[in-house]
Amino acid sequence: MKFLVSFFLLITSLAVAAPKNVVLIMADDLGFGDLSCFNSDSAIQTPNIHRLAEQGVKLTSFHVNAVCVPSRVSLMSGQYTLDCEEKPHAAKNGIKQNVSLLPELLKNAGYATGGFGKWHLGNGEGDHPIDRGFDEWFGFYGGWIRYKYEQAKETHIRHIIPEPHMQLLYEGKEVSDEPWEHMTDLLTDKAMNFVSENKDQPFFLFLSYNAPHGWLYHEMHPEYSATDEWVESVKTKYKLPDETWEQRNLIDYIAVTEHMDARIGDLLELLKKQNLDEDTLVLFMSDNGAITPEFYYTLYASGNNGGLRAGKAVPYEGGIRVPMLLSCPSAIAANETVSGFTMGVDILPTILDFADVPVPPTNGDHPLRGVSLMPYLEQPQKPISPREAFFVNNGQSGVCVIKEPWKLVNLKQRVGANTDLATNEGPTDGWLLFNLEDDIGEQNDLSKLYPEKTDELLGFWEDYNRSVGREMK
Ligand SMILES: [Ca+2]
Repeated sequence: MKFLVSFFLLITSLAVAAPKNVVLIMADDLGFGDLSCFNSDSAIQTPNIHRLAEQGVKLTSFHVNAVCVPSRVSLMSGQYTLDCEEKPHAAKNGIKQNVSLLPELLKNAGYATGGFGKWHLGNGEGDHPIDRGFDEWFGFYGGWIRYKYEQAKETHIRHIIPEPHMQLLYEGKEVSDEPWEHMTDLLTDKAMNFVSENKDQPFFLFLSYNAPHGWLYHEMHPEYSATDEWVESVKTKYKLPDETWEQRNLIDYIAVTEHMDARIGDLLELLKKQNLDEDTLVLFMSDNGAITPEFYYTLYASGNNGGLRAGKAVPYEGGIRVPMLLSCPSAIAANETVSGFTMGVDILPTILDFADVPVPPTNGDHPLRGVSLMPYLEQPQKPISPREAFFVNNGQSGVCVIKEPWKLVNLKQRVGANTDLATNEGPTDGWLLFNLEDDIGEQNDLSKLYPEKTDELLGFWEDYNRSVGREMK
């Protein structure tokens, strides 16, 4: 009997001990239509990301902010940008110190935390990833970095960009002088080391690629971002010519995206080899929509937003609806789709809920805006209740208010360079109203037809601004 009790306790403790690891993989500027699991017309081959869709749940109405910084603010805080920025643009000013970030909450719960790649949420005193909950950090602070060592060094030395530190890599808080061949390989290798070193305890891995990002290849840096080998492979596989800027940029975009997928495959394989794959929640997402050929930097873009209006930097669906996949065989459904409205602020509570860490009802000065998606990941048929959602670009250059199926859009300024070439979006004449159920392409402004609906959504926005002590602009 004593033996049986001990045996039972042992089994129970083993069952309890299975670590609930979290691997959050973020692509930079990958469009809603770039992955074949979201858009069957996409030719880019990403079998490893596709496998996450087969093993897990695909969110087809997942929304984020249209540019990197506010999108990452919401991801890390579970809050809207205006809830937790002292001054607009957290890339420079950081997130309010009384707002707890995802790595801090997981670290406090006993998780080993490692971040690799793009941060873009400040690097001043108190804002550095190491100050905000990461035990280990290897990456860069700015919005982008060149893929190859020689390219990054050259850009850094020439001070092409106003903040030269943006082309430097940091290990912890120290500049790393370690040369590298390709950023995608460097970041994946560092992330895989972190997994191997922490396999016996719960860990949180944030792998934040600089890939694919827009305008990879243009006259400012006219060398391929991809290696010669990948370029040749893509040219041969897709029979692509390489005579024009557009053609070469397309080759580059496909090559870096497919290589990111291949390295994600290596990471997933490592989880399997370490027997961690069943109980690890793997999330794959993009931080905002793609820069597309017809929008923004006309000649230098190859992303695909799957026919949605516009792309990165504006709050039409092409800028804010992005790919999102979650997989964990032991905890959530397989090969399912959740089509209800979900958003970036939901990721923090979802991860905490998965990890059995209490979800705080407030964060900083305001109620937590995100909700846990775990109930819908376990039972994808469960309907998600519509709620008011607000997406605001840096400095409020673009705002949208969504309560499905309705959406209000206000764009204050034209965005993107080479504006003479781009057929990009200009400022709106006040607020535009769309019904996403009938018009996902946002072509028919219904604001004059349904003024009461326009007022209702505007009222949500005004109430929200008042609640965070902001004046309406
Ligand atoms: Ca981005």
